[in-house]
Amino acid sequence: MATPGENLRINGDRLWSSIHEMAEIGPGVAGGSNRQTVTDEDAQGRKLFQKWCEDEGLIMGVDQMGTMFMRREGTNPDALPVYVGSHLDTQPTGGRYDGVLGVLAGLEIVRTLNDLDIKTKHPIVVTNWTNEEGTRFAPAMMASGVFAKQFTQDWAYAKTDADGKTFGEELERIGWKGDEEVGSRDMRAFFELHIEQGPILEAENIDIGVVTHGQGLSWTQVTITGKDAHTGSTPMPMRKNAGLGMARVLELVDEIAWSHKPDAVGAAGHIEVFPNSRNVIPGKVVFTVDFRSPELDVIKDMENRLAVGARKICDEMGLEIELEKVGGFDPVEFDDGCVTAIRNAAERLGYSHRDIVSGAGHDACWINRCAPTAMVMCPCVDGLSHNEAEEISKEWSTAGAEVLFHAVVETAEIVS
Ligand code: HGY
Ligand code: MN
Ligand code: MN
Repeated sequence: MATPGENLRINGDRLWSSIHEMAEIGPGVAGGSNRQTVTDEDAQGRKLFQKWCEDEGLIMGVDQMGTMFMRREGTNPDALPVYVGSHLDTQPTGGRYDGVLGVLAGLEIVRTLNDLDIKTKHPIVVTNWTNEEGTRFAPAMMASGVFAKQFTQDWAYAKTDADGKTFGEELERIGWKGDEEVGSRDMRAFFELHIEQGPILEAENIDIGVVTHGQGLSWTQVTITGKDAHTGSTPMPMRKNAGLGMARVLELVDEIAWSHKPDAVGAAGHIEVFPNSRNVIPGKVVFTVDFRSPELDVIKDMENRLAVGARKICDEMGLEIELEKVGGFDPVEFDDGCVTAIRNAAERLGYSHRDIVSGAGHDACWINRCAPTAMVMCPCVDGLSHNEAEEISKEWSTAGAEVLFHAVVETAEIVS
């Protein structure tokens, strides 16, 4: 495959300004973003992305999970396309760059190819995967998971948010339920640029993460039931305190994760207390335990120890407990050819780089099951993400996008 010359660069200023124009849609309260999946803000962000893509002559396809595929034709329209993208949906208190960088870097690749009138043999398809975050509607990477046949579409459509609305209804309401069958597209390769969301690259002063693997994820939803009662007049021995039960289970989660240091992690980010009244002992709590590790047997051990230990805690306290697996995927090893294209691109462009394992989950983790896939990472300040203070530099954004650009056009085969 013809390798692009080292002077083939993108327009980092244009990418930076598009990222910040997108950030004006669904702004958070503290300078970040709140553009949750299939909300009106998500719809607005989609419209802007669609306009930018159509201004570049891209043809849009939308599947039945709302994923957007923006196609730049190749000189051989029958050649398998090279896909590049990420997600535009954000956490409720998300940053401006998580997901958005990867989608708009894909658009920047097309803008640069158009500026230079460069043709590629294979078509290039810039992709916005629906509901990567899995916050409003679990699980994370929902649409890419349906695409990779890990979840059925009906199962995804039926998932409900905190207000009881279903994903399917909300996708239809915002007008982004496409008619394309999900998973019907064949890919030559898929590439995703993403901020690291961890501290390694910045701490080691390295520009580019060459992502060789992604750690696995397990989400277990725990429901503990005790008995609502008065916090003042109920004697301690009579209490069935679901909140206390949760506290002891969360201590256990922390202990289990630490027992597999240094790589395993565990916490609960989603916690609901009922009735959540200052003078009522909680009769019910619902929370999601998030375990992760690069090793599958460690994940299985953590899940098993949670199930046994949490049941023991609740038995001793006279509480009821239910555990339901609501998300997860095995550790991922990305495609060697795609990873090498990324590593060579960083080398050619003169960027410092190191191999890295992704701590977060990404759409690429599911698409890796359908096509040769790999990821590029750029540093983020203090490794902070899923926080409105998430920050990257324009230089990091530009470097990541240029490495992505070279890997994509090398795989798409420059014709002229
Ligand atoms: O949960 C994750 O790892 C991703 O950020 N959705
Ligand atoms: Mn993300
Ligand atoms: Mn995220």
